[in-house]
Amino acid sequence: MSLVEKVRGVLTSTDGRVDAEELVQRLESLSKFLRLVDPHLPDADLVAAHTLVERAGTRLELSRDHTVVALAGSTGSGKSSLFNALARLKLSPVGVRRPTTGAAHACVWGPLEPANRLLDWVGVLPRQRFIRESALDGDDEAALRGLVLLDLPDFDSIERSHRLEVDRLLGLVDQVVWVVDPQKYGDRILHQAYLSQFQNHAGVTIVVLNQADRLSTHDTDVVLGDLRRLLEEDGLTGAPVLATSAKQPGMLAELRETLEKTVADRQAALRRLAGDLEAVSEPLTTMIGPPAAEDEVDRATVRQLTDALAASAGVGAVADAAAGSYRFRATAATGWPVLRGVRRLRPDPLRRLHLGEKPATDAVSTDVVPRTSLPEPDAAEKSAIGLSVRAVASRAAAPLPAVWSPALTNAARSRIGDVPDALDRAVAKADLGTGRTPLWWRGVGLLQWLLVAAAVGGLGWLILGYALRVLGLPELNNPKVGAVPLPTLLLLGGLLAGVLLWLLLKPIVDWGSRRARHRAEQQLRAGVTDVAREYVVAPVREVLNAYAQAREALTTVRSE
Ligand SMILES: Nc1nc2c(ncn2[C@@H]2O[C@H](COP(=O)(O)OP(=O)(O)OP(=O)(O)O)[C@@H](O)[C@H]2O)c(=O)[nH]1
Ligand SMILES: [Mg+2]
Repeated sequence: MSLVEKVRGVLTSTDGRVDAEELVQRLESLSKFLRLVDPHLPDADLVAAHTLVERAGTRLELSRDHTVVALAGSTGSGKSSLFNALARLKLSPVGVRRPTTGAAHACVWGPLEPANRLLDWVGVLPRQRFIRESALDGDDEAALRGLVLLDLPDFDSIERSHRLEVDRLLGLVDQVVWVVDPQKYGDRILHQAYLSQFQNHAGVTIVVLNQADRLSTHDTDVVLGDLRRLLEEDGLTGAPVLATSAKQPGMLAELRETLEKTVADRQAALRRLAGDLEAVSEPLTTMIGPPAAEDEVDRATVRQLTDALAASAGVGAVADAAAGSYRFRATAATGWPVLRGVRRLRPDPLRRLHLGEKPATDAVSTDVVPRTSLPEPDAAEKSAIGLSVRAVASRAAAPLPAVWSPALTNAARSRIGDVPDALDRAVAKADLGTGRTPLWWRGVGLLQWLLVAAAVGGLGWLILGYALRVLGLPELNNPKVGAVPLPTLLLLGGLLAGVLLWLLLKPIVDWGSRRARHRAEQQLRAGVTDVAREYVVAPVREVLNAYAQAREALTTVRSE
């Protein structure tokens, strides 16, 4: 026996009292548990718990000064006779034709009015309600004040309506007195369909062997012993077992005393609900397993999902286009000016995708981000997304009981329809570096123009010299640099230097475009990761969060 079980054993064995406040707290926790798991787990598994929360709420709200005790048993066992004998009045007809009692009768010890709402809820017809005013007998009946005794129809009735009524009432009353007779105390239906179902209610179960006046003392002891053995098999070891007779008032004393104690205790309603709570919450424990770790959807799984989404969003193509765009703009700014115009005839690779038209910071609202012209994902990319979404769900579901798997799969898929648009927006919003113009581009661009100007100047100078010579005018005095005349040097040097400068810068532009690709890819992946987290991981986390809270709530429910 574990320490917890020992402590629990000591706690319940000392007096077995149920603390009302604690019970209410546990019921509230059950209600919270249901609120948390309702959207995620099958309804059928939660019906009993819902019914209990509802019933317990009503019972505790209604009179706590009354204890509703039902006399239940097979036909002819003597329920109505005992009911009348305990009330000392002929209230419920006793008959020879079986079954006799068709609708529940109630007898209230004390004024009827305060018990009426309780009886409305239990469902006893007003004409079947009787009172046992203690004023009639002085103080004889005072000890039973607060008792609401019900005489039920037979549970094994040939009348289906009787059985349904018994089953309904057995679910509502605070305590049950099972009335058995010497012939049918071992009845299979009684033990299997009823008594063993009350295992959690030994504290609110009394079994009486009625018609004991028909047996000798010895036989009574034998039958009682046999009955106790059967009850042990039913799991009702602690329930009191008494011999009674409705015909001999003296043989009712023990039952009367037991009922007086029950009424005085005012514990039956609480014990009944505590037993129900135990029974109802036990199957719920299979829905809860070990705690879900903080970060149940691990990084590797999110990365796999991001990879699949990035592929479908065309991150590689966009990053290539960003590199191309860098090269395009670098060439346009720093290339040999004569060829720049030709270059411009080709469009910027990013513009072709309708990207990079505005810097990302301009996009204030996601709604106004323009659509890209990226191709739709193909079948392989779509199936890769499906696989990785399923991987997120199954990774999250791994440590949880299987009943949570469908909820996690549904959660992972819940927003999948919005993912393509979200990815498109993420790509459109990503900062692809198109807004940046490095300073050196401007410097080199200016230099290129100066070189062109030098070449043009040199050319003009040469043409002028040639013209003067043709016209026979005095020639210009051309300065020389070494052996080369200055105008020729300006023309050829300007042209050559321009081309050389462009060639020299090419490796730097290449390096810059590689960097631009890397940066764009990082930016795009960051956007795609956000989409993965928001549209797939977040709904899964919500379920995991509900699981964690439900787990906590159930611990309170189960803490006796
Ligand atoms: N000797 C003897 N006869 C009893 C006792 N209790 C009931 N009887 C008789 O048993 C028969 C059935 O009694 P009821 O009180 O109508 O039994 P019941 O359990 O209410 O039966 P249903 O209403 O049909 O479910 C009647 O003839 C009673 O007189 C008892 O303690 N001793
Ligand atoms: Mg009857």
